[in-house]
Amino acid sequence: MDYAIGDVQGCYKTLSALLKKINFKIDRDRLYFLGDVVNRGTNSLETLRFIYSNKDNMDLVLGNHDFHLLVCALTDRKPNKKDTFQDILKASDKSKLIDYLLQRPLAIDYKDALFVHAGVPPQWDKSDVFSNSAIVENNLQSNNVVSFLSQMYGNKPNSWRDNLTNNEKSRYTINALMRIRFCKKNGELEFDHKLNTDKNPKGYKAWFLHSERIMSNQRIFFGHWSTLKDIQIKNIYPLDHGCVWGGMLTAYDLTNRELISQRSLES
Ligand SMILES: [Mn+2]
Repeated sequence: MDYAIGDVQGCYKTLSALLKKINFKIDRDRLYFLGDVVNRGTNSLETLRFIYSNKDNMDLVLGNHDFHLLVCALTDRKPNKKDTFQDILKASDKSKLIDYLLQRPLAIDYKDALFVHAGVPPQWDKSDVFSNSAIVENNLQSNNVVSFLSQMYGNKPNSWRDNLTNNEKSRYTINALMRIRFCKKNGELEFDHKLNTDKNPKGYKAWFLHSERIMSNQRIFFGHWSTLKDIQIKNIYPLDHGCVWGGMLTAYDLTNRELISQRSLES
């Protein structure tokens, strides 16, 4: 069976309990993590080692916390006070784990569905998602990765144009796929709010609420926005149920089309 799993954020204990609950079998099942597998929780290293050591049967899309780990591991940027992935930065197998993350995609095409960490801007179709992700992935896998990562923080450009530079395209794509919550219908991103969908900042809507959204006929599974509660929107599957904040860690059984949640066991 195949499962999509929401933001683990180093909550390895809860992940283990969830996998027990779904009777996970490594030789039978496949897991797709929706990004933010590390940070804020207490066991980032164990979580990442677990995914790495089962990498033939698991995959992940990069989330903003995974990306932040890459930046802290490879550039001179220091972790923030709230970051909890120092265990990875000090680990003997750090370079193996970081190399593994550098090879991960920003989006995964799964049958009729798309897996991405935060969402898809309304003006993009599936081929835009993959062609623009490829720009970022090529940079992450290039010899130039250190310089690339050191230039990727920032909120500009906040909208897409075909004549952006490679670095500008990368920055927009990273922000759009790993951080999007509210935007305009042309994909102009807004970064200041983490509110619920009914409290949108003026002029913006949650990315999935734009009526002319190009991908509205395709199922999108994503994490990142833990305060989305009980939204019922066709083809929209928010799976970050706030495990690291004492909520739930959730798996979606892609075969039987059902949600299975485990209450957070983190203290
Ligand atoms: Mn996130």
